[in-house]
Amino acid sequence: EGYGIALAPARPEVKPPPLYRVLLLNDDYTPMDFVVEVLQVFFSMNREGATQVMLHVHTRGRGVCGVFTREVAETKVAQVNEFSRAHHHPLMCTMEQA
Ligand code: TYC
Repeated sequence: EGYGIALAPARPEVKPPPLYRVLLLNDDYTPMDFVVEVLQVFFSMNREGATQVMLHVHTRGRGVCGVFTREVAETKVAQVNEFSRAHHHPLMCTMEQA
């Protein structure tokens, strides 16, 4: 009743959402410069950080671009794969629960 300050719930009701790693996979055909551009544009990395992640993927086979909630991770994966296909590169982006 009235407009008093809302009471906190007796028991906390808000649990943190699951997090997902967004990954890039290596391939033999996508140019290194294109991968660096993807990491800069879609994951807000600077050129130096993007180059380090790209070289990690190139040498190790896969690497983490970032960790996000599910919807954000799904959107990043879709955007990167659409961008790569639009440029006729086979670069693969995927996600896994952290
Ligand atoms: N292996 C690629 C090349 O030699 C470069 C590359 C790096 C491709 C990372 C994909 O996710 C990747 N041109």
